Amino acid sequence: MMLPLVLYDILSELPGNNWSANPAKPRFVLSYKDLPFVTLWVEYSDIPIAMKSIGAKPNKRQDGSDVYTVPVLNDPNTGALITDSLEIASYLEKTYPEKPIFPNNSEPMIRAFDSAYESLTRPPAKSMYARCAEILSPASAKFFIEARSRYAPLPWGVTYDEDWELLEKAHNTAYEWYQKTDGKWVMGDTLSYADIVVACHLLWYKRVLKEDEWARISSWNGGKWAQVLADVEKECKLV
Ligand SMILES: N[C@@H](CCC(=O)N[C@@H](CS)C(=O)NCC(=O)O)C(=O)O
Repeated sequence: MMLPLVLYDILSELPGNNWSANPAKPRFVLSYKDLPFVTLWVEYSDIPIAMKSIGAKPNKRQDGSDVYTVPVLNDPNTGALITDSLEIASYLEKTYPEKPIFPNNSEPMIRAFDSAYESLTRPPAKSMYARCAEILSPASAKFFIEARSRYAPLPWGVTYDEDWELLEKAHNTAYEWYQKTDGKWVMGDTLSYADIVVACHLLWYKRVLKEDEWARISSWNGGKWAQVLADVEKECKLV
C-alpha cells in the first residue's frame, strides 16, 4: 500500500495557510497525479532549523551560497528527500509517470520556460514582498524581510506604481506566449508543468494581494489570468 508523501509548506495567518508560490507547485503536481500526501506547515522563521533537522539538502542562493528553502518533499515509499520545487516535479514525474506533467519529453523545454517565467515576473516582485510580510506572523515577517532584502533592497513599496507597470508588461508578454498555442494550455491540448508554474504565481497574487489588487490583475488581457488559475485548479482537482 502506498504511504502518503509529505510536503513541507509555509504557514501564514491566512485561513487555510497556503500562500507561497513555490510550495504550491508540488501541491498542484501531487494532486494532479492523484498521489496521497500530507502537508506539514513550517513557520517561515523556522525554515533553516526545521529543514536542517530533517536532513534536507540546502538550496543555492543566486550568489551561490547555501540557504534552506521550502518546499521539501519526503517520499516514505522510496526514502527520497528532495529540495526545490522544480527538482520535486522532476522526481515525481520520474517516480510516478502516470498523468505526465512533462508530456512528450518536454522537461528540458519546460525547465527553460520556468526560468524565463521567473525572470519575467521577478522585477516587480518587491511590492508583492511587502504584502507577503503582512500575512506572516511577526517573527516570520521579520525573517522574511531580512531574507528578501538580500535580493530586493529596502525600502519596498515606494516604487509601487512602477512595479505595477512592470507587472502588467510581464503579463502582456506571458499573454503573447499563450496566444501562440491553439488550446487553453501552454502545450495546446494538454496541461503541463508550465501551466502549473503560471497558476501558482497567480495563486500567490490572489492570496497575498488586496482584493482590488487581484481584481486589477484579473482584468488584464481579457480576464486571462483568473481563467488560467481557475482552469489549472480544476484540472489539478484543487477546487
Ligand atoms: N528555487 C526554490 C526556491 C524556494 C524558495 O525560495 N523558498 C522560499 C519560500 S517561497 C524559502 O524557503 N526561503 C527561505 C529563505 O529565504 O531563507 C524552489 O523553487 O523551491
